[in-house]
Amino acid sequence: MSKTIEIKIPDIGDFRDIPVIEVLASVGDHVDAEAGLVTLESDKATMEVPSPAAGVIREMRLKLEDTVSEGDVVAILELDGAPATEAAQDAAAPQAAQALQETEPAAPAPAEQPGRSEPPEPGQARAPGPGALESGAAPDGEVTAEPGAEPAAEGAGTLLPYASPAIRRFARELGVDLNRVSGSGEKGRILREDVAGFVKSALAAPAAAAPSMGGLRLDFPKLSESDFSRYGEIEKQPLTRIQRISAGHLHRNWVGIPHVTQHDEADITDMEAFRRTNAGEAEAQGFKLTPLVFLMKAMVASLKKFPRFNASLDADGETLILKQYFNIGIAVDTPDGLVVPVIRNCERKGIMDLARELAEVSARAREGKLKPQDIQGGCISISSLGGIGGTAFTPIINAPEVAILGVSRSSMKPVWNGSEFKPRLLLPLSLSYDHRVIDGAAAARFTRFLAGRLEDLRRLTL
Ligand code: CAO
Repeated sequence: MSKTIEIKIPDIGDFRDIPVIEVLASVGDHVDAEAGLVTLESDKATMEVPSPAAGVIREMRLKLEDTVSEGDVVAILELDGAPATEAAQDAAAPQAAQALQETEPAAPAPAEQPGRSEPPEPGQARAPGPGALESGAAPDGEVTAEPGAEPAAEGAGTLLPYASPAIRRFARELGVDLNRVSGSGEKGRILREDVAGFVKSALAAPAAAAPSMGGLRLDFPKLSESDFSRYGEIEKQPLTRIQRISAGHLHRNWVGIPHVTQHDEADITDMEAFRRTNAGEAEAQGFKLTPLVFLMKAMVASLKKFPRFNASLDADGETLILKQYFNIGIAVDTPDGLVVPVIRNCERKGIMDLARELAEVSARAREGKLKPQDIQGGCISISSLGGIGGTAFTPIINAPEVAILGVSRSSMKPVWNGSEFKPRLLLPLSLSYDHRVIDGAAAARFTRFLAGRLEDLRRLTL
């Protein structure tokens, strides 16, 4: 007895009537779980809707230029295990699913705006696996495909070449850096032909220049391949998808942004006493009150005082875009790798609200249940290793943000008060900043100001 399901457009945030720009599977195709079925594109984002399970496409309900909203049926899928047709057996499985790749600020020329960073693959939000399907759908039931979200380290948008997930995948397979390809499609979108043309011209000019970033040549010598098993037993462990994607982003940001890290310490003796007094109230409501939420409030006050830290460089590198909102990305360590969900409008939320939201969003991050919108729109990030330890580190800026605050573990230290040493609880702060946008003096003032808010919480009300 064959078992079919309806695959529907998932929750895609506030988007409605989004055009289908690619249909990636046809009737009779056998698709793997997470294989892309269609690509949707709004003026702000491009996303691929994956198949939630492996099977054969029995009906494809969408065609190019259809417009869709959440809940619309994409296709009817006959689940694997059901008798497959000859056509299905012959059909090649589409490539693995990608996810949302936001090209945030689109018109008039999206490729020239700061947007979500490349590579576009999903990080946190996953297509439901077989387990989700079993529990979520009765035979002949309906299943909503979950679009993947972009990975963390790259959070809310770096300069993103404007291309659909399938084109990004195609480019990745060929080793093409989409930043170097000009798009001939609508609004400058990069098409398959553009990538193919780029490869052709690169082959025709083998002595072409090495990859560059902002005029900087990046022709690192390649590591020679080593056979480590010659020296002892080894085990090979593939990187997770999030780790693979983060790796590219982190590398690009590290190499492409002139980082400087400013270190400071905040005396949080009084803040800690206040936190402990209120920790029980939070615990009674099922979440923890940690120093991190105080840091978020102090960050908002500091961004208001120093607007240049709440900014992004435009793609031309000559204009600063100052933001009037206060969304803070929080680096969360998950079993699959680092992700950076964004807590929005922190200026409007109290300490308890922030603590509750942080607990909720970090739990979802660890379960791989973040939605694309959860990782969009950050202004600056905080990476806290305070729960683990350490005295200082150099966090990597989450472009197109221009700074990131690293937080290490607080410890009791003797502090000279002018007449004697007193034991005080000091919190190490490490602010990495983009030196193209922020001067060292401004960074020192910013960090000191932020520390000052933590040292006397009453100043947060000023
Ligand atoms: N100093 C001393 N103690 C601290 C502290 C600090 N700076 N920060 C947190 N703590 C304590 C907390 O109070 C908590 O104590 P209790 O268990 O007694 O309540 C404990 O450490 C654990 O805190 P936590 O890590 O669960 O909570 P958090 O709010 O501090 O952080 C989160 C939440 C999601 C940011 C964190 O769990 C996490 O994933 N951190 C890793 C981020 C990361 O990997 N960054 C590196 C990225 S590379 O740049």
